Amino acid sequence: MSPPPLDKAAVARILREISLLLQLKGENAFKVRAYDTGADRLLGMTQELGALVREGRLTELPGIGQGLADKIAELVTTGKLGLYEELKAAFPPGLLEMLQLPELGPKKVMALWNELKVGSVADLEKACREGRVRALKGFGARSEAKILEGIALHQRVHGKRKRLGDVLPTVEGLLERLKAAPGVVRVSPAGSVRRRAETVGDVDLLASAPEAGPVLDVLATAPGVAVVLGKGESKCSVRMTEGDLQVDLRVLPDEDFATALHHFTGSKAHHVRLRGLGQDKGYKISEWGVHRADGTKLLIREEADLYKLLGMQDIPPELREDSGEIEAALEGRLPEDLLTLEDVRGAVHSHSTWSDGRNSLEEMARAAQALGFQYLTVTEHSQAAVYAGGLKEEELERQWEEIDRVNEAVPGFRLLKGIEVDILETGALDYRDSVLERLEVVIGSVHIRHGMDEEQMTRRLLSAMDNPCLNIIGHPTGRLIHEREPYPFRMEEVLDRAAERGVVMEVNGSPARLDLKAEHVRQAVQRGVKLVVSVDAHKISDLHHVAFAVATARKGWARKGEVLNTLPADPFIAKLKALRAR
Ligand code: DGT
Ligand code: CA
Ligand code: CA
Ligand code: ZN
Repeated sequence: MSPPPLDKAAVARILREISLLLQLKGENAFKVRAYDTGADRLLGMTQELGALVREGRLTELPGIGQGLADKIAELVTTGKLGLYEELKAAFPPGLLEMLQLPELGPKKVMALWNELKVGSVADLEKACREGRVRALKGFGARSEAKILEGIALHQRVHGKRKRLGDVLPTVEGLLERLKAAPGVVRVSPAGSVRRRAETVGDVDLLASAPEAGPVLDVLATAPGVAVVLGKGESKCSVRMTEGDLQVDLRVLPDEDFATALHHFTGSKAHHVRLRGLGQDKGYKISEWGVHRADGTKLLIREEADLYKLLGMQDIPPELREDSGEIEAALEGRLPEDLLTLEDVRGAVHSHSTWSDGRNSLEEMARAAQALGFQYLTVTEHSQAAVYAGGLKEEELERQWEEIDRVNEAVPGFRLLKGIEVDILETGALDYRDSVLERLEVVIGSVHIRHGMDEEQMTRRLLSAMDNPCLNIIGHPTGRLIHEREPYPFRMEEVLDRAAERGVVMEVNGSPARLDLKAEHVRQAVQRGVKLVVSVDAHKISDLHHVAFAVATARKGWARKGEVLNTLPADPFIAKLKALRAR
């Protein structure tokens, strides 16, 4: 089996890497620039790359000569390129990362490598701290200090934990490629990605195959890989260009897959406790499998077999944080009907060109239907949200006419009339009740004046909940991961009130939000508060956010019955109203 064909972006990435490697080699600027130009041309072209290669027409692209065309053709047809392999073998991969530092060009990087055998950013940091760099020609004590500053900056920018929603699409792309790799039996994410933690340090992947080498090669040469950080017999680590994400892949024989997957899924705390339970029963559980006291190995085909062996319910990865799931599984109290993506019938929370969205209502409706949703709640911003093109009351009424039109034009699908109404500073809602009463879905959100203190903000939210027109509190804490802290308020008091008054809490799936977050979902569920999992879509591609909301809800132990948009449209609307009529 051959690796999947390389696409434009993958070929362009390789050309850029070749350009950097040629610079390290000291090639002339003209030759180096040809590869960069080639990468630009590929990324800018509209034609299908495969077709151009087959027809031998690559040289028709401006800036691509015969020599480069041949190399691109070799890459596209064989997935490999002799020159690239040679260059990569000639330099340690860490040199490319060193090139990203502000202080260092190819000459300096090569001097560090040739004179000091500094081959990575980590080596370089150590050498600077030990004062070994200043002795080199062209460097000094000052440049040592500058390099250290550059490394600190590099680590601040690149060392941050990544947001789950930003990472999952990359992970899914890699898993697709790995599934098609030679001999692969099973593949899975592991680590924090599989547990759907809200941020991810690095991505862990696992595959089973009789032979690891060819599978590791598929990762090492996958499109989007910037640097191969290391490659051994059963393991390969790479850094992706996009988001500077590190990915670790392990490949092992299929009989070890389940126990390795369990080990590398973690969390560490969960795994350590299970090892203890195993010990009590006379089993040694490790990365290498489950062994009896006499050293013989048990065959564990699936993770579920491991939990069964320990006399407990199977625990979904999202719950493996040692936060009560082990006790619950031992006592059989773990929910069997955790929310799944397939349960969700309606997409909640969307914006169109009527406010700050990018697509028309009809485009949103058709895209949502294509993804399998039965309905989409149209919830533009209200008038106070001037910055987001919030609607005046009259505009809202005009929008209903368009919604009716789209609903006729798209059979079998329904746009629901709603609003994301601003919760004003006083806790009042931004429209008159006479308008809100005519809507099918009212989400209330805090968008302005985040700076109130805990007391004021708690009162603001509680008083908004006094309005019976309000169905759902949108992104209840207002946090933006890595960007903005949640506004302060007394969560438990608000959740108690929501339970009492039938106000629903949103689990917003926008990658920067995940709000409520998993811990808060769990608090809400414990109080009997109902939820919606939302997309907060400002364009059609955002409709995929539902997966991140579902992940967060599962991580908060939410069951299908607690999430209202698992209902069809009419029961959904009826339930929202009934909750508030109590
Ligand atoms: P991250 O990468 O910081 O988002 O979090 P994780 O959970 O993915 O952690 P990572 O990548 O360091 O390790 C992946 C999994 O491997 C971890 O969830 C559990 C397992 N693991 C790593 N180190 C240890 C260890 O020292 N003991 C045990 N039992 N498991 C470990
Ligand atoms: Ca990890
Ligand atoms: Ca890892
Ligand atoms: Zn919104």
